[in-house]
This record gives sequence, structure tokens and C-alpha cells, in this order.
Amino acid sequence: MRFEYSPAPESRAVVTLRDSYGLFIGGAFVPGSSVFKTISPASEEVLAEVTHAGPEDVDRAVAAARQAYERTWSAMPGRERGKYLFRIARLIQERSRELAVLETMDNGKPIRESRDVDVPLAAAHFFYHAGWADKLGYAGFGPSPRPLGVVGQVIPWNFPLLMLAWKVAPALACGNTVVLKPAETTPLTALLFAEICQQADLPPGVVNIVTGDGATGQALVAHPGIDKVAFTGSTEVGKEIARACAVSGKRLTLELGGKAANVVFDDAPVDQAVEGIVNGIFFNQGHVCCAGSRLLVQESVYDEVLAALRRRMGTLRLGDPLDKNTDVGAINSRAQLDKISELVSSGEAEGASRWSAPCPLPDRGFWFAPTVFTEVSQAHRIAREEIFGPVLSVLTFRTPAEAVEKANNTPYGLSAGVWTEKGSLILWMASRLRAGVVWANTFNRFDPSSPFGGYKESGFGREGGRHGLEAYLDATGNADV
Ligand code: TAP
Repeated sequence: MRFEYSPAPESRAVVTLRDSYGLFIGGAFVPGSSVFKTISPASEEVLAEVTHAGPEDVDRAVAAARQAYERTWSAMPGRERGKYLFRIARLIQERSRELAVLETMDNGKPIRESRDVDVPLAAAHFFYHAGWADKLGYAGFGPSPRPLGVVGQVIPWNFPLLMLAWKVAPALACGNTVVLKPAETTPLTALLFAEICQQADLPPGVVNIVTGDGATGQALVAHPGIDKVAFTGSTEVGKEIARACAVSGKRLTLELGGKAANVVFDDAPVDQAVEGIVNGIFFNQGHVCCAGSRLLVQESVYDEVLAALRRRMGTLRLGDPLDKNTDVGAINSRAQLDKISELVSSGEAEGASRWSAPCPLPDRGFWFAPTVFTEVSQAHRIAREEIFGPVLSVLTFRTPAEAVEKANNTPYGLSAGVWTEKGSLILWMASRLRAGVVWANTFNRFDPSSPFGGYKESGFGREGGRHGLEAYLDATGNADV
């Protein structure tokens, strides 16, 4: 039986959009070299005009961050820095509805996710790192670890505010100052975060936000005034950045793409596993680096799992991301929609069998129906390449050893999932899967105290937890203070 729902849209009135946003440099919004427009991917309406930072703007931002580092932030006792982080965390909570609605408008993700996942987790990252600010000497990196200096941070569009929090909170807690570049298609919550920094009375220049495109990111990571680069994005751009930073003396961490295996054994509770499969690949339209985009099902339960999965996919509600009933929102941009469509066409052309949930797509905006491919071989592009969309590729296995071999047959190594009743099998699998995170009987769970990061082409360095602090500290005492 299918229930019809009345629309339950979240009000946009809580958000005050400016017509035009400047760059956030030295604690103030300032003009830059040119402007571009940011649109809603669900309706294609223009939301605001945003400033494009050219190399001279990046220069100003790095200079502001350097000054704040030397004069204020690196010299401030950790317990004082911690107070600012606590204040920011509380302001994120106070303004959570505004942040969630704005994130959904700019990114296209369902309000249910921005409200219940992105924004609470962003606040949690600031709370968690506020607690570390005066305890760094007990984190296991020597008695008096030093900050690194000015950090250049470049983030993607899939979790704009959350990725900002993952980057800014540990950097500030450790005594660094930052210049952050949000993605071109999702700058608005970073700019609202700049207002929150003002509201928290954060000393000018500790956080600087330069909006723009890939060229702005390039100018930032190549800038000689940067001591450390932290990048989250595609493996392709990550490799370029690694080349740009080579022999520069800059510290570097890269959080890149993924092609995670979600492995379902024949003793797993089917309904629970199907919820995990759906959450693993259709959460955030599949725009998730650690998405469970390769489903490995034990052959004996293949028919049962696939039937239950199709049934469940048929109930997913796609549409207005601001509607609280919506499960699947808009694809973030036309470029990403084109990329998903091209890879899906390759799957059909290479002989895999496609099934898409029968949901109507809105006339305007960028949309893609939740899709599953069966009869997939490991050689198919849809089994090897990151699609970064709501598309699942299903493969089968007979033995645990075969599951491990297939799961690890990828250049990536960010995450994996295991579904079974047997604790011993979970441990056996977890010790063999080459992935930074292995979830057992769950998927896409995040906590600021738990380190996250990849192996192989998924990058290096960890974010979150005690391990994540290491990326922002000099334990040798050699940092340029
Ligand atoms: P990218 O195209 O790599 O863009 C990421 C960021 O880098 C954007 O801000 C982008 O600016 C900027 N950029 C582009 N070219 C650059 C260059 N040459 N030098 C410096 N910066 C540059 O990735 P995306 O499409 O936004 O994001 C999707 C990718 O991110 C996926 O592969 C996904 O797996 C990965 N991701 C990984 C993680 C973790 S934790 N591993 C988390 C989320 C996403 P523009 O926006 O202007 O292009």
C-alpha cells in the first residue's frame, strides 16, 4: 500500500539572503575581483551573487591569516581559544534552522538530512574540538605540540557546512589560522558561518573565506604563505594538489573519492540490511565519498535481498528538498547530473541491467531517480569509477574470502560495510578490508571523536578524533612560530 503525504515544506522565511556577498577577509566582508551567481539546484533560480576571489584576493586573505596567527591566535592560551570554539558551536545550534534551510536551498539535499545530520554534526565538531584546545599536551603528540601556522583549506559541495566544520574546528583548536575556499556551487553556508564568526567576536583574520572556482583553490594551495594544505574533493584534483605541494615544505592531507563495498551475508536480517543499503547509497543523493556504491550480496540470498531492495526503493520520495517528507533531493549541478548520466549510459552499454525507481521527476532543476544495476561485472566502469550519484552496482559472492577479494578490488579505500549476525565474521572481515572505516550492521555513521580517512587513492591523513589533531600540530617543535 502506498500512502500519499500532504506537502510539508519548511519555511524559507528563516533565511535572509543578501543580493550580493563579498569575501570574508580580516573579519569583514570585502569586495573582490569579480562576481558569479549561485543557484538552487532544485529550481535553477538564482539565490545570490557571490564574489570570485582572484590571486590578489587570496594574497590579502593569507596576509590577514598570517597577521592573526602571529599577533593573536598562536599566542592565545588554549583555554581561551576553546571558549571561542564553544561559542561558535552554540551559535551553530542557535541558528541551526537557518543553516539547515540555507544548506538545502544551495545544495539541493533534503531538509531532513541538513536538519538532522549536517548541522548537528557541524556543531558537534566544534564542541568536540573546543574540548581539546587546552588539552593538546595530553593528546599523545609530545608535551607541548605547536600549531603549524596558516592553513589553506579547500572543500567540496556535498556537505558544505559539515566539511567546513571538519576542517576549521581542529585547525583553530590547535592554534592555526585558516583561509578556506568552499565549492563554487555551495558557498552560502560558509558565508553564513563567516557571520557566525563575527557574532562570536572571533579575532579578525583567524578565519578567512574566499569564494570562487577551481582557480581560486589553485591560487590558495600554491600560495607561498600557506604552511599546510587540507583538501577534500576528487582524487583527480587531489593528485594535482599533491604535485603542486611537492617539495614546498607544506604539510598536506587529502580526503578523496571512494567506491565502497557494502557486503551482505546470508545470515543478515534482510529488512535491516536493506535499510542500510538504501541509507548507504541514496543518502544525500549518493553525493557521499564513503557511499556504499558497490553492493556485494551472498548468492544464496540474492533474489530475496534484491526483491526487498526494489520494494523499498519504490517507496522513496523524490522532490522538493525543503519538504520534510522528501527522501531524495536534487543533484547538485548540471555538470554532476551529466557525469552521472554518462556513467549510467556506460553501464547499459557494457551490458549491465538497469532498474530505476518509478518516481516522477520535477520539470525544473537537476534530478536523477534512484537506480540499481544488476548483472554487473568487476570490469564495468560502474563497478570501478566513483559515480557520486544515486546509483548502486550489485555484485555477488559465495564465500567470505571472495567477498574480501572483490571488496578490495578497487583503487579506493575509504569505507566498507558488513552485514551479518556473526561477530567473529565481522572481525574477520574488518581486519581484511582495506578501508579507513568499516561499519558493521550500519552505514554512514559519523562521530567527531572517530577518525575518518582513506587508503590508496582515497587519500591520506585522518579527520576527527585524536588522530585528526595530528594533521594540525607540529610535535617536533620545529614549526615557524
Ligand atoms: P573537486 O572537483 O575535486 O572539487 C573540490 C574542491 O576543490 C572545490 O572547492 C573545487 O572548486 C576545488 N578545486 C577544483 N580544482 C582545483 C584545483 N586545481 N586546485 C585547487 N582546488 C581545486 O570535487 P567535487 O566534485 O567538488 O567533490 C566531489 C569529490 O569529493 C568526490 O570525489 C568525493 O568522493 C570527494 N569527497 C571526499 C570526501 C572525503 S572525506 N574523502 C568527502 C566529501 C567529498 P570548484 O567547486 O570551484 O570546482
